[in-house]
Amino acid sequence: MASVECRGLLYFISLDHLLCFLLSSPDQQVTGGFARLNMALVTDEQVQKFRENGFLVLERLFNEEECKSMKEEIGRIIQEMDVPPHLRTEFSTQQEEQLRAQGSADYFLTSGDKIRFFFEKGVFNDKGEFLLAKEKSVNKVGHALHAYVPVFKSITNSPKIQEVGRRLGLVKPVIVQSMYIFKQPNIGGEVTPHQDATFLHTEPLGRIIGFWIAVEDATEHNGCLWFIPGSHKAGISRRMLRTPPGTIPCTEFIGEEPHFNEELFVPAPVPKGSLVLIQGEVVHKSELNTSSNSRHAYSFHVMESENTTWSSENWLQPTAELPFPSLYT
Ligand SMILES: O=C(O)CCC(=O)C(=O)O
Repeated sequence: MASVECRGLLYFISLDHLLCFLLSSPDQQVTGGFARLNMALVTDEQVQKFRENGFLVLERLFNEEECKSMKEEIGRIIQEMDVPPHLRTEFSTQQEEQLRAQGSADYFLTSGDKIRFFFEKGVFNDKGEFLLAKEKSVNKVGHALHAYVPVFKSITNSPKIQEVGRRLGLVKPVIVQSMYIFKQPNIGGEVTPHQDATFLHTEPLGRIIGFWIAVEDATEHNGCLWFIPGSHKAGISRRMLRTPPGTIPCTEFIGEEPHFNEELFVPAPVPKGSLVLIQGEVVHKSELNTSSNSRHAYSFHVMESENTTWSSENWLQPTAELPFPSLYT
């Protein structure tokens, strides 16, 4: 039996009920008998479900205030952004086009330790001017928000996320990348079915987990995530490799993406503040946002670095400025 104080009233409840109470309200503090009780944010059953399905939804792990702070911070970053020159400049000759392609490749390949901007298709005119408001044109910002922007750093390394990492059994987790995804109203592009380990390859497999946080409600109308449950158990079908320096395109795929049966996908709509865990080999996607509501998300990928080799052929590489930082602080 334990006592829980709620709106000034003292309740006596069984420990099972106490656990349910805490899980449904992770930010709550429990008083009366216990000064502060740190109960698990993720139950054994949920960990088991994650292992079986390859994904897990933890609803409302972050509160309204935390979502607002991420949204406001990204708004400030967008207002101050430098639009990359390979988009701004007008190119006419083949040689200039080659330079543009190279500029674009370098911009992407060296974005792992920077804050860089990637845009939806068709948002610039041929003079490199925005056709829409700039804040409505960005597809995503990546890939080092977790390292350089205090708001995102504190969410990434928050006690809640560290606790989730421990509950998943991560021993030496490091953060390899982060991004803020906008899924803009009406134009937010589809993310085709893929496995994250195609892009973030490790030896052995099974060492990557995506932490995807809904900054706004994600619904079937504005492009929530979809998964094929259990699809992480069959290895990966493709790998994306870096091509030799100076080559265009800067990456290539080996292997074939199979045709995934659309009927196998299940939607994962979540209210804002929810965390969706994505195992590195699970097949997932999100659809074009045809609604008038955006679907902002902040996501980062974690690698269990204990007894793991990060592929030197991955597009993303740790740098002297930013070696992959630890999730645990
Ligand atoms: O946010 C999305 O629409 C897709 C995200 C995704 O595929 C990922 O984080 O691996």
